[in-house]
Amino acid sequence: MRIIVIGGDGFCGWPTATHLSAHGHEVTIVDNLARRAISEELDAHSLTPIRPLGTRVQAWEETTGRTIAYHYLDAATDYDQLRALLTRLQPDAVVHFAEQRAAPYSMKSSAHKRYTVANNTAATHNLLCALVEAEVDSHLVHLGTMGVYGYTTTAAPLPEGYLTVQIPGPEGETEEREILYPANPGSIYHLTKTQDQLAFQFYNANDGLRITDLHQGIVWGTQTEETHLDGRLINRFDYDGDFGTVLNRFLMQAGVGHPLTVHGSGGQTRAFIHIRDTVRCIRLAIETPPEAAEGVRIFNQATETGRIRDLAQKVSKLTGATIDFQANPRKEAAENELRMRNEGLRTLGWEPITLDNGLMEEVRAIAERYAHRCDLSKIPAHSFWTRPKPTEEEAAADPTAVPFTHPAQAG
Ligand code: NAD
Ligand code: USQ
Repeated sequence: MRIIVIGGDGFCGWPTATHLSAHGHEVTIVDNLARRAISEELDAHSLTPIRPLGTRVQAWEETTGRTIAYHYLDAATDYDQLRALLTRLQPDAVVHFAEQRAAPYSMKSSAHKRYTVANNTAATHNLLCALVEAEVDSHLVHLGTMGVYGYTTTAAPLPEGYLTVQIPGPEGETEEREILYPANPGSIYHLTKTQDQLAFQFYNANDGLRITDLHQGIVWGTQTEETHLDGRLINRFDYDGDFGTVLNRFLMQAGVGHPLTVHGSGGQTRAFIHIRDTVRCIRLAIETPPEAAEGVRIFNQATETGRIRDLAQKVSKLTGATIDFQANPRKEAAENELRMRNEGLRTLGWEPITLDNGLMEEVRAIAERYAHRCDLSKIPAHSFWTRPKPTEEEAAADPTAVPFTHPAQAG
């Protein structure tokens, strides 16, 4: 199949592009390198030495004999180029990763909130609009999040996107309807993913677009079969307080001898998936597209759930690391239960990798190998969901506490 991967230079995007290429698909990456620019803004870089995108695609060709094309393009602002690319390539599928994906970064300041909303909602809407205008019959596969459901305890396992409800009528009768599961975002980033969902419903109903929305849990791990093939193909590994996700942070912290940073009591329960399963699930979704008449197809792309303090204990047992319970910078329930359904992707043939299959050790070994690249000052979380106005001394000590104009919105 001919596939465009938008956001193909990122943590999930690069392994997906190489995985699809390895499986015989013709892949074109689109990216505006915003993630690399944010690394510069925060002065917080990937623990692993990722190469420039040009070097990556060249190394992929030298290693495998397969080519991956690349276009520098901002999906949120370069609408005409995006539409022209779709018209020219007529892709069978488009994978959409191109969003600002860190919840803490999205809560850092007003400028970061506005950038996240502007970038994510515009990128998604531009893509939908361009698919219609270009009259391309592509299957759109979007990376959504389990966070659209919220993290409050529910009696029933979270369904895959939809809920059947009974609406009481005036005469005591009931009307049955299938609705999107009520959205309950926990950050501005998660809010943009709930907005994406409505855009997908509209474009599927109005224009017959074929769409799969993958509600993904927290991705852990770093390397895949493909990124492992050559040092120049190595995937990124974020560990800083904004972009580092919890399990990779814990494994990396253990690798560099830092206490594990558990927020609050560590009572939050979340859903997890290994990066190797991310790429497999996306390929399965692409290779078995839905019909437009099915409505938007939603799968929960997550393997298992785990409570944060239990994960910390697991990592501590594996590595001997100590655990540091810290004041929670986020606004989230102290404890929640989480159960979910994930039959959709399993029905397509997915056999998930679990936390217990030995891959945690591989991640820790990578963290240890690149420990010399770690800047310990980037580990603490500096983005707060609610915070009092900073005093002058605090503002002087922490530049992120003062009003800030996001580079993408300057001028
Ligand atoms: P990432 O930041 O590493 O990658 C996103 C890529 O998109 C980057 O290369 C960035 O430069 C690019 N991009 C952003 N805005 C763009 C724009 N306007 N135009 C073109 N390119 C743009 O993030 P990731 O971890 O790879 O996540 C990818 C997607 O998967 C996101 O949408 C995220 O919400 C979703 N997701 C990620 C996780 C996770 O744990 N990493 C979990 C669930 C869902
Ligand atoms: N946490 C800690 N210590 C840390 C970091 C995080 O205790 O050092 C806690 C957080 O308070 C939170 C949980 O761990 O309760 C998860 O935090 P996270 O940063 O690993 O994940 P999150 O902010 O939810 O976001 C990540 C991705 C996002 C994706 C989401 C999937 O960055 O793109 O959408 O996971 S989900 O969590 O299912 O919504």
